[in-house]
Amino acid sequence: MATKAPREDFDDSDLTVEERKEYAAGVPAVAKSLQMSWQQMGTVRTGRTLLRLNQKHGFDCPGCAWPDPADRSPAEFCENGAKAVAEEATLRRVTPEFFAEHSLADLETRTDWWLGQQGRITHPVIRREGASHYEPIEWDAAFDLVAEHLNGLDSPDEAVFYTSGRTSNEAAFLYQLMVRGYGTNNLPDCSNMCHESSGSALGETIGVGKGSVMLEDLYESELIVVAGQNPGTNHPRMLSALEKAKKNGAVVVAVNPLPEAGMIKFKNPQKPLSLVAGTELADDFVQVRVGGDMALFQAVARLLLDKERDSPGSVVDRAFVEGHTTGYEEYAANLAELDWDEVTTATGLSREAIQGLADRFAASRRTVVCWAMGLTQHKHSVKTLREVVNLLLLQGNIGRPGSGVCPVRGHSNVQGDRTMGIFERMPSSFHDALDKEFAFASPREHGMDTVAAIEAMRDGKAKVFMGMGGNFVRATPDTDVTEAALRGCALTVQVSTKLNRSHVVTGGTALIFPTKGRTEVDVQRSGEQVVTVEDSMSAVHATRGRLAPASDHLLSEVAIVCRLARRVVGDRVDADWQAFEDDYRTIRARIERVVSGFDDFEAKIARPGGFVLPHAARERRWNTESGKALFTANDLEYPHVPAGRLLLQTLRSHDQFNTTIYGLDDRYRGISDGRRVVFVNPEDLVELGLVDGQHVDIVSEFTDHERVAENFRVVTYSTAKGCAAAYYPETNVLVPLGHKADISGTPASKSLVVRLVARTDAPVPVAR
Ligand SMILES: Nc1nc2c(c(=O)[nH]1)N[C@H]1C(S)=C(S)[C@@H](COP(=O)(O)OP(=O)(O)OC[C@H]3O[C@@H](n4cnc5c(=O)[nH]c(N)nc54)[C@H](O)[C@@H]3O)O[C@H]1N2
Ligand SMILES: Nc1nc2c(c(=O)[nH]1)N[C@H]1C(S)=C(S)[C@@H](COP(=O)(O)OP(=O)(O)OC[C@H]3O[C@@H](n4cnc5c(=O)[nH]c(N)nc54)[C@H](O)[C@@H]3O)O[C@H]1N2
Ligand SMILES: [Mo]
Repeated sequence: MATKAPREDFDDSDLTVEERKEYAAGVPAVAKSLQMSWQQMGTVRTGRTLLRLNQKHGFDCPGCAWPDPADRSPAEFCENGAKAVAEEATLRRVTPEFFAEHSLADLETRTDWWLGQQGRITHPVIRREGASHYEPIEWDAAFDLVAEHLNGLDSPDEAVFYTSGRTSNEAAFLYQLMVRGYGTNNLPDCSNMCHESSGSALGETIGVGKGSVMLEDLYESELIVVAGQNPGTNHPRMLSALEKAKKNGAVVVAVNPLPEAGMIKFKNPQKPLSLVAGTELADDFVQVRVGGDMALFQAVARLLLDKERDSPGSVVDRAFVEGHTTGYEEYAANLAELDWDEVTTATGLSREAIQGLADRFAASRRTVVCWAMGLTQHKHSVKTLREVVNLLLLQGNIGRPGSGVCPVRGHSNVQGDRTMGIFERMPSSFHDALDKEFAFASPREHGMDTVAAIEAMRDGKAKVFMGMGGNFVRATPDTDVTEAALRGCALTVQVSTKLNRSHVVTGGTALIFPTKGRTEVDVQRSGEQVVTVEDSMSAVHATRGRLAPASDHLLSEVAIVCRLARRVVGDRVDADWQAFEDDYRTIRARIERVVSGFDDFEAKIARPGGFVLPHAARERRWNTESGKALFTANDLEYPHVPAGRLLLQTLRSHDQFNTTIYGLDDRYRGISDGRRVVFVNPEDLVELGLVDGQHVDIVSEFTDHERVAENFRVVTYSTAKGCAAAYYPETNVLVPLGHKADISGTPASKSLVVRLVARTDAPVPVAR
């Protein structure tokens, strides 16, 4: 099985820019994913692997959390799912010889792309205090060492246990048990940087911090608003669902500063006809300014209330509002005061455009609002999402078929991990159940979220960092601060499949625990194991890998946790860690007794497709303080941008999964062979005296000090005026640690006030 060796590192000097593409997916997408898979896996393995992806007896895609439809296509995967699989199932290997050859100093000079391209890590390795290289270590010795560090801390709160969202339910449940058994709630996770704002807003207003819709609701809806989300790249299978909804008569509206490919036009690679014709997915494109959504939703609601006043009963679902909600009067009174000048400044939209969206809402009896990071990563994100809820409540659009809230989750099991207790502040009902089941007293004081954990490490208050997956150093804000924080730790431990920056920026002693991925067979003493995951729509199902593990030395995440927990927690909790490791059914039996909604867990996952967790708000039961759904009155907020400055959002290219850089093309946006680009509106360029092709430094301006990301090529692009966009993680240096959403604490990486400073060391191209 021939695979291609990774090519040498890149430096952006070959970067090219072409016209933006309108169509997403289609034949080039399939060709591209197969090409990447062949390079990483060879042809035979590619065929065998991709056909099991998202099938009822196969494995769950390690990419995004979009649910699987009941009527699955034999090729139920997308281009980017295929890339995610190729990255994991690659035949390239990072061996002890690799680490002998490459010192840490050498690895530090490499790009994220190069690091990821080296392949799967095969052996546990250690960087001993002061050493220049990683070297192999036996598993037992490595676990002893971690336990020694942890047990030597003054307090368990000096340790931080991070989780990324690929970890299975079983591993996540045991991990949080180990951490709480050890004595802390310091369980930050990637969700803190992702949908935390959604959880905060939904939890307080409708009583469940998760989405309320199923795929069928999308198919049945009359209006689907997709706000702050780029599904063509990040949730490509969602486009098929939108296409189906449209066929059934739904109107689709995109709310975004960027005209993202796919929302505008879409070719379904699984349907030959649509390949030719293409579907215009979005009926309307509302090009809102970055951070202007709260103003937009308030303005739409105000127009709806005006309509209701002029023609009572035409808009508001009175029976629902009276029977199921509180706070309506305050909410309506607040909107009566709405300042339209502020709305114009915040949204950059004409009154007609806003009226157009309001008319769409008024005309629909079944509305779904979908969103992702464009709404969650702002200072005022929780307020913005409260306004989404308000708008839906107004027309009774929660808990009615064909309608609801649809936060589209990121990592494939990020929602499941939270359900399993990966959270620094689980409700006391969870702690009570955990304590009872495992006969111990879990700590009740809230732990640290991601930002708090970085602050604690920075200030020397946390000394041991463990990452269950993910790439903490690269995913988090304020890169320089975070790197120094990690380097200040006595010990850093990363449970990983592939090499990344968090293996290079380490504490005094550093360990890498290589683990099996979702695509791989997991055999334990009782035989072959399955694990479970929960998708974005609360469906839980089994996933079973088939490929031979990348090396004989890998342990599953479950085994890693069990072996460490035996040493760290011992018999402080009533758990048989060996039995858990030997047979994952014993873990599920305990989950069933602690986490509600998992009755008959084992039997339910034996069914093809699994089962759906209960969602009270879906049934119009409101687990809020008042027992009703809550309208909230919020003072309008939006980012204020001084003259000569732009509002920068940091986003994903088409060729990356978060910090894993698959390749160097952002095909739909016309970028190839490089990543350091900043997209700017043509009018802004004229005003700023800059031209397309010029090189600039991006300087973010905050009260503490300025931060600089160097040498980006300016690209003229149709973004909303006053706004700019550049890729994450390169731009994380620009996000101050303290710049985060109120209440949820999510880094506000979609709203950075920046100025572009022309570089003097590069020629200025002639304006076109
Ligand atoms: N292939 C691939 N799939 C992925 C990922 C990946 O990296 N690669 N990541 C996964 C993860 S963890 C997540 S969380 C999701 C992320 O999925 P997305 O949220 O789609 O990811 P982003 O690239 O951050 O895109 C944010 C979108 O919001 C828009 N936006 C930015 N600011 C605003 C604003 O103020 N208002 C509005 N209305 N829109 C705005 C941007 O223009 C962009 O279209 O995808 C998941 N799936
Ligand atoms: N500026 C800016 N910053 C952001 C964002 C943004 O939009 N802008 N988005 C934020 C969001 S939404 C998120 S979710 C975070 C992402 O933050 P993380 O989840 O921490 O980052 P990833 O890049 O997804 O992690 C990739 C690494 O996970 C490991 N891995 C992959 N599969 C497995 C597995 O099965 N098991 C284990 N143990 N390890 C595995 C691999 O070693 C790989 O290198 O970043 C956040 N940061
Ligand atoms: Mo995410």
